[in-house]
Amino acid sequence: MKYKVLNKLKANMGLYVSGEALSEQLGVSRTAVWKYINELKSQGYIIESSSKKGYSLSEGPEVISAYEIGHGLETQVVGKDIKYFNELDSTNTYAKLIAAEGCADGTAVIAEAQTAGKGRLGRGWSSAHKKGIWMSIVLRPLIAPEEIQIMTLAASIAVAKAIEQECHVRPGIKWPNDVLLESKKVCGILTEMNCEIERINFLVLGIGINVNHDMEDFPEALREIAGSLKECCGGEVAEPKKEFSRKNIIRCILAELDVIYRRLNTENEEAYADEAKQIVDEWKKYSVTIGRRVKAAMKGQELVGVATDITRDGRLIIACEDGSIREVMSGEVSV
Ligand code: BT5
Repeated sequence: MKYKVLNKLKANMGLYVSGEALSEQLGVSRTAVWKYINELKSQGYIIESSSKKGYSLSEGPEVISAYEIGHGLETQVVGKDIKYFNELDSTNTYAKLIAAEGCADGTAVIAEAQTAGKGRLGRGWSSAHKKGIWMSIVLRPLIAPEEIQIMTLAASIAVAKAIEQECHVRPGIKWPNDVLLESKKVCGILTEMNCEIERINFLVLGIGINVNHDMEDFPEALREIAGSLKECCGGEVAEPKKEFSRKNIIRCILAELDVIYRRLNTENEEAYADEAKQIVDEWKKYSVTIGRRVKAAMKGQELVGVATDITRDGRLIIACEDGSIREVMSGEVSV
């Protein structure tokens, strides 16, 4: 009902709608309308109240909520259920908890801030309040545990496409999980899974995107390597820089991922192989790693050579300087 009130106000943006009209049209008391208006205000909507004229919604900072993201989103699996929080320690940690309790395939967990955002291998992820997208998606794919990397590639493609669509710039993807603009890391992906030997019980795709950060929103130690869409899309002269709609980017990622996930989630092996190949091919179009000289740290060993390709399941193939050809499943690559 609260959102029915919101929709009436949205349909009359900038104009007053009387409490009486709202109460009559929605079949609730005027006190209930007043209560919903207060709840909407506390969510961040800018609503003027006048005892004579009623209520008027005006343009204000973007409000994100499960409703705003999910309303009209035409996905079949991904983002059908959205859990939204002002703050969490880590959306991945929360997503793993609810996944273990049996939440629906495709459930998305979104927080405005993370107090203990996680990178890979115990590293941290800086997650400033309302500046970025801190989101985890629970999936229950039919693929074998050793094919998991394809889901990280799929997620990075979904992010890259969303950035292209919303910001009109073409990002690069650094193997395996960094989305870059102007050589700055604007997005990182942390894939965690819970599996048995032969099947995945669930996986959690954690996506962190720096959207509307100014440089001072990053801890000093990150300012050389991290960038935000706002900082990296503005060009040299654009001042003040443009802020992007986090809501639209989230919706775009959910829609892209929904399509890729449903294509991949087939028990037909031939169809799977075909889809996986298409994902790898698409990933390569964004890659800033293939064809470049790389150093890869793997289990304490350093491999130096040229990244020549990735395998069907997302391993990086390196033609090493010592003449060997190596496949790297995970690790750090510096270009
Ligand atoms: C990643 O790890 O890039 C994966 C990051 C995943 C974050 C998302 S946010 C939603 C979900 N919930 C979580 O708790 N996590 C996921 P890695 O490749 O290990 O990179 C981590 C390194 O990136 C850190 O050690 C820093 O050097 C750097 N870093 C930290 N915060 C950053 C930021 N906001 N932007 C760019 N780089 C950052």
